[in-house]
Amino acid sequence: MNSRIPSTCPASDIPTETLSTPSAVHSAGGFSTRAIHLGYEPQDHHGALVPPIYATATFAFPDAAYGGRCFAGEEAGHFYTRISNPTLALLETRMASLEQGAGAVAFGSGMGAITATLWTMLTPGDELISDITLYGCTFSFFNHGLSRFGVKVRYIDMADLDAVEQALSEHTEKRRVLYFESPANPNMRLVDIAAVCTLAKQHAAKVVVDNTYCTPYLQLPLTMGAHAVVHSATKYLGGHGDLTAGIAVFADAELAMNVRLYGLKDMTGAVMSAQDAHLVMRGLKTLSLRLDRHCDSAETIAKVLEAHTITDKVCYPGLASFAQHELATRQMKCYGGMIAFELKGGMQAGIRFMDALRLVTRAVSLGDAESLAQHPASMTHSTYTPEQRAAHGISDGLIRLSVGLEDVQDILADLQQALDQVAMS
Ligand code: 4LM
Repeated sequence: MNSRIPSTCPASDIPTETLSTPSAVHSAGGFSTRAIHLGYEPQDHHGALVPPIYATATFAFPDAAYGGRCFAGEEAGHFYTRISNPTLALLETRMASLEQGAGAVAFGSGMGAITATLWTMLTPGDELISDITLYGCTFSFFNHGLSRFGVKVRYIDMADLDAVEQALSEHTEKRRVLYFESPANPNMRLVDIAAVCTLAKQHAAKVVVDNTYCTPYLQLPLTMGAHAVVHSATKYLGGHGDLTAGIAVFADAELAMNVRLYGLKDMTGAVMSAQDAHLVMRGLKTLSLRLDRHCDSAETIAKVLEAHTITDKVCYPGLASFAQHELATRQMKCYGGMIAFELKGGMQAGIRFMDALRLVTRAVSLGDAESLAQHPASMTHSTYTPEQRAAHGISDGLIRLSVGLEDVQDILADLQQALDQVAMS
């Protein structure tokens, strides 16, 4: 057996009995083993430990007939990077395996993954039933993109299963796609993925889940019945704040192919670069280690935030006080690295807190080594009207914290001094 494969593999999703052959070694094993090895054999690449970056826009045809077959869809090889590229293909193979899907497509950003997937799954006259709380640009795409092209968009609270059932029992003549984030950005509300997928199946609707906050290490929506998972790989998957990227993974290989050929090639062209695919694959190698640390630190910090007199409410799925704590324990492996909390004193307190931070960086985005804090009402969710924010629980005093990989006592010391400054003002 290859010495790099531990003799006791962690609980694996792909059987490890056949690890005796090199090709099997590179297609099996537990989560981290696949994130590091899957689909790559160094001896096929001059022994290079790290997969090469294919920095090329186009690929030479051995003869004209081969080129013709590529364009007719009769040849499986790569011929133009907007459609496929070996570096992107390796990342897609690894992500499909980690999410337990049948196929994946890489994109230039999370918004590229979301738009291409939905442009492919929906046509004019169809209905998108979305959860009410979404990342601001996704909300904006639904309102200004899909709606303008004849897709009816309806918002419901998907934490309320009766509301889901009710929405699905209307407009049954239309094709329906359900869309949600869990946890939702920014207020951490959860959706019961398995229950919503069961209802969707009963009503022949499809389900798309944005799994950016969790990654497949913490949550596997396709195993709960979802049809597609979308990611901003800019966040935890990349993990180092040095790229923008997106990935969609599909339960069905045919849908994956349609999204590649229709959504990516024809509709959006939102292609990921081979260099960024290489960086995302580097991020995947440490994903489980990083997330374990993010989760541990976030749990410690959430408890301290909750105990401080200046916080009104702390939303973290790992807190016993979190309204959906039981659901979080059921559907997530750990509780994640994101916290949302409200300060007494509204907008003024929120801005004062942000300005008092010294170590924690004032910035949007999430999932990086650096702890990041942002103010959704004036930043990521400013595309919502004040009324919409109020309805979705995004108060003016809400702070969103992406807990980084620094020493937890240093993050805590900075948060503590900033909270104390707000309390004293
Ligand atoms: C942010 N978020 O929240 P790209 N899905 C979710 C997201 O949080 C984001 C995207 C998709 C933030 C960016 C400024 C749940 C983005 C979009 O930025 O297109 O890779 O992902 O701070």
